[in-house]
Amino acid sequence: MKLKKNLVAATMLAGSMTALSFLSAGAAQAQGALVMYCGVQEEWCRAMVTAFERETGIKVSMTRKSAGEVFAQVKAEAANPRADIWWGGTGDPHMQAAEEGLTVEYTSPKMNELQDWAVRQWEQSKKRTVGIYSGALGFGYNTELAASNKTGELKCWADLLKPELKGEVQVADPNSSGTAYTLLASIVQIMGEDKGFEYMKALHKNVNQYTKSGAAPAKAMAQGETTAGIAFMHDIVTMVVDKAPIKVVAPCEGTGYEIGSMSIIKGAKNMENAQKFYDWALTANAQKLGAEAKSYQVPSNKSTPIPPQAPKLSDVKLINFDFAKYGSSEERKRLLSKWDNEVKNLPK
Ligand code: S7P
Repeated sequence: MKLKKNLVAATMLAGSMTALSFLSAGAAQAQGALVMYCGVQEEWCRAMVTAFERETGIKVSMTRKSAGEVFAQVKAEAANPRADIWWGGTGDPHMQAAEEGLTVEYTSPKMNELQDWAVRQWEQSKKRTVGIYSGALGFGYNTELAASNKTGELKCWADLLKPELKGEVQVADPNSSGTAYTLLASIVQIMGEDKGFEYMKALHKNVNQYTKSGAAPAKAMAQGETTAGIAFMHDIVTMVVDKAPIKVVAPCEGTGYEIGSMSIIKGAKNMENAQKFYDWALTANAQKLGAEAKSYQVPSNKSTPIPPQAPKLSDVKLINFDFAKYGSSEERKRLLSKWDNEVKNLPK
């Protein structure tokens, strides 16, 4: 009799638990979905997705792509957007998307927690993109390969033209990669356009491969596939943290930097969730996930500690990068097509 009573109680409990879990599944479902294009390293993209899903119950579908590729995709999909939020990647294609009306204005309640440079990016884009991190461009070299190639110490952009480095420098293609576009725009600003293009042509002779992704040369250096690689310094530091024999260089002539950005796609099907993600991604806690995923950019939330591994921007000779000009649609198109016509296909 007692057993029967217990069974009845257990059945009722199980029934109410099923109803409860049905209800909570329904509640989670009611939170809906979010489609995200992610521009940073895959590990950081995944960490963001996992944490956001855990905290909100919103299911995220994420695709990682390089900055220029995301821009091209968002533009191609403009009539029927697939993505809701574009998180990460260099700021210039976000600025271009803002100018071309592919993204929308948004004012997050978190704006007052951000560094000035992040807010400036938002102001310059007429509230359509916001800074989420920053980092300087540089290069690195595999010290073991450099010793066997007798390159000597490499300190300046000019050193990457050394004949000992023929076929030994790797960099991405600026059409797909935000990193490589930052290189092109930085060199033009440092040397002037004519000398800058002369430099890019001379560099071409030493380039073994134009990769699709900007961080690929850092990985190739770590694997001993190339002596030198141009990339954001923080992407090279990730390899050094993993014990690769690489020296990270802040070029002596000066260098450009990025303001990694975030934008909401115009016509987003999950607009409310896109805004939720936007607000959450600007919080101090969400921004800590970068360093945990071995991404060592400078976070835009003033309360997020700068990872100790992050290259010290105060030790780098940074140029006064003109984000408005080099992120404008006209200038990006012009520089990229000039690079395609005058550099990419030159014989070596
Ligand atoms: O790896 C992180 C990072 O360097 O990637 C983003 C950027 O878009 C570079 O990737 P691509 O060159 O492949 O576009 C940067 O914003 C970020 O710091």
